[in-house]
Amino acid sequence: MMEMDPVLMSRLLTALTLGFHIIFATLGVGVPLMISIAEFIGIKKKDPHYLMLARRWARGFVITVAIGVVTGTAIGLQLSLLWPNFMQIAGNVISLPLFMEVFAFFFEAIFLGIYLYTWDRFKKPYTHWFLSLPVIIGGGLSAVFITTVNAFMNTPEGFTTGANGFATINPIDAMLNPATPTKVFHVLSSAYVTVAAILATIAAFSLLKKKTSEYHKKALKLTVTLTFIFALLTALAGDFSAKFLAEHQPEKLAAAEWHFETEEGADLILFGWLNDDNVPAGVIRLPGLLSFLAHGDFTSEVTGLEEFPEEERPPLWIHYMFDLMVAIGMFLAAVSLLYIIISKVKKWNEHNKWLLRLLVLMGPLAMLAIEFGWIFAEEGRQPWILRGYMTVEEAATSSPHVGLMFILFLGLYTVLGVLCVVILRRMFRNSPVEEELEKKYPAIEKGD
Ligand code: HEB
Repeated sequence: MMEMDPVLMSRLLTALTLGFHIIFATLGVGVPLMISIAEFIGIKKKDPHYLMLARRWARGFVITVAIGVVTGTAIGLQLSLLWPNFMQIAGNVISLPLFMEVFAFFFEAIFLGIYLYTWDRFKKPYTHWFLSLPVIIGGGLSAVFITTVNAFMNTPEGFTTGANGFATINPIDAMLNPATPTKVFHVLSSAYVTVAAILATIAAFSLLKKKTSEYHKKALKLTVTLTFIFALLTALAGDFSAKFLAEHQPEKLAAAEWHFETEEGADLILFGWLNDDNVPAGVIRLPGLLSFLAHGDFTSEVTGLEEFPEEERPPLWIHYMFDLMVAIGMFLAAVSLLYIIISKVKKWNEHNKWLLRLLVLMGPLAMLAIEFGWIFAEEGRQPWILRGYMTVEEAATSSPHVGLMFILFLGLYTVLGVLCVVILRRMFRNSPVEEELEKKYPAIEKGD
């Protein structure tokens, strides 16, 4: 393993780091919004259950932020170590958003600290709630800035090419490249739906175990409703993303859809496999739907892979990443809608075992969709690191020691992942919500 190809090892190590970091980055973006909404409802309804939700979510959040810092630092380090040639030509262009991302993150972290230490310190409860807003904004902005960098890699703009790298750079134009709007929208909405779904998983799991708890029932209602809303927004953003691809990165959409020949009225192909001559088999075919996804018109023309030289075609297995992501998106919307419908009908019980089990699946699946979405977006850009300018192969280090680094970082992430789970479990085991409610809000009726 130590002597493996440095390009391959660099890609594996980057994939490992990003795949692990994205879990914590997603939480970092989404959890503050959920905390803020819960606290707002708690203050408005004078309901201690919601206030307790905000408190407990905030407490758990601190642990995941800490891990996000470590893995985020690892990315910064690896960027220059593993992709020196990329950083050399693109470094100037992307240093502004990279710097602003760090700045936004600090903004989030500082206000998170203030937020955590000022519960019950203000006369007006809304003053404390107000402090959650900069945490949401800081988390959101760091996602926005870092996403502009990724967008830039897909549709590089804002420079002219000189003899050795990029000249006359305009970093603002680079940040506002054509991929930025759809990516930012999709990244934010998918982070929010994922965090809502994860919190719903926790509530549903607790209800499955304890059966009746007013606290968890309220948590479930809030988080599933939010899952539904953000699932719809994510789908809308995903639709915009597909339309963006059709216009600016048609090879990514074509590879994802196994769409080889340019044609009008193109079908959307789900799952299946490719036989020897690259003919899709065993697929579900939705007539005209690819044309609709690409251009909003069932008869429009969709560019096929044949238009691109063979060495510039992305790998065809991204088809599965795209399909799984979309399928999970549908699942999230369907299950959360089912819960909402059942809860509206008096005679039906929205806390029945089977529905709760489906709801438990939402969080882990949503996090998987984040992973699949990123794998799709990144693999779909291959062979490019900077589309049209530099390939991944040209960008990589030639150091033979990446294999060793891979093992070291794998060890680090394993330790961090285990620590995170252990600490969170301890934290919540040692202070059951019932006890804490009684201590903090003794007026509340006992039991439920
Ligand atoms: Fe997604 C990506 C679509 C769902 C997450 N997406 C993506 C893309 C597309 C899509 C087209 C690519 C873009 C680029 O590259 O630029 N989606 C879609 C659709 C749907 C979806 C249509 C249905 C609904 N997603 C989804 C979900 C999730 C996601 C559910 C989670 C939760 N995605 C994602 C991510 C990504 C994607 C994370 C990466 C980033 C970007 O934007 O790129």
